Amino acid sequence: MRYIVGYEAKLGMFKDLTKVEFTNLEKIMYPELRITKAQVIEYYVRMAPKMLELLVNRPLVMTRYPNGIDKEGFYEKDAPAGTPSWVETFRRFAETSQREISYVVCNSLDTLIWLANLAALEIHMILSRIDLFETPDLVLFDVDPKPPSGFDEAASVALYIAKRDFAVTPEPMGVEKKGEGMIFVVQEHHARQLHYDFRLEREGVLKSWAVPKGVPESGGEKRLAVETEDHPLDYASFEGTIPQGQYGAGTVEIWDKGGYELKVWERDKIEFMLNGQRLHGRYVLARFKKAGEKQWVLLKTKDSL
Ligand SMILES: [Mn+2]
Repeated sequence: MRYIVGYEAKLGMFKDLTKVEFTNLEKIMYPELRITKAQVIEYYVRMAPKMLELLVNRPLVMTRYPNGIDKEGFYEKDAPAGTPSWVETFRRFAETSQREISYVVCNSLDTLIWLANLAALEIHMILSRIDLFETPDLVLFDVDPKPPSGFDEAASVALYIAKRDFAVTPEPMGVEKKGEGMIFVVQEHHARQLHYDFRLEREGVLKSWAVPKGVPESGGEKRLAVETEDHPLDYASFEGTIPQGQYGAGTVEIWDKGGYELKVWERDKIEFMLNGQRLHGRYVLARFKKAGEKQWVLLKTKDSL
């Protein structure tokens, strides 16, 4: 059996790949992007390695949107009528509902495809496994962006959290917070490789770059800067030691901090004036595409002191 489905996936193509009986494949699920159910299925198939890793052996609750994401959806805790016999289920008395529930457990690609066909556009897994139900083994951080932040920002925050064990590291976890102004910070970070983390406040987070050779101090100097994940605003006052075994283990000291005045913020180019203890003047961060996706050049302009 082959599960790789082309983007141009058409009705018939799926049929040989799975035992799921498809319905309404041409139905629009995401009207804004005109994404059909066939495309949702195709996406679940592509994401299956990641999704199954999280779903396997866990009871789940689905939110189904049979008429698309913009129409009313409904929670479904119980395996619906007509659930095929090959779909695994897990029966348990649920305190909150005061009744026995027969949960779906997604332990195969076929089950994942079946969920997609049910328009289960949200799949919420329980944080315990069926074999160790009384001992949850996952913690969930709900990274819920509010406008103007969106999916990209949420993904960046999730990456920041995923890389750290907050029971061990003294670094701030970050809570929902409004910025008081436009600050920048440079942190000298004695990790495996000494580098300087340059951070600019922007829309409630610190946009961050690792600058191996430090932020230039004289006009005309340029340095390579590698974009890293957004950090919470609290991080701007962080100094301390990140323990061994943690992401970025080593000491962090504030090398400079102050305000900045924004001139330009575009996808590939950011221009600003720094006003710190050590750093002053006009700077440009420009994407350095030839070197790779996350590579930038940080330049102090010639006309600045
Ligand atoms: Mn760093």
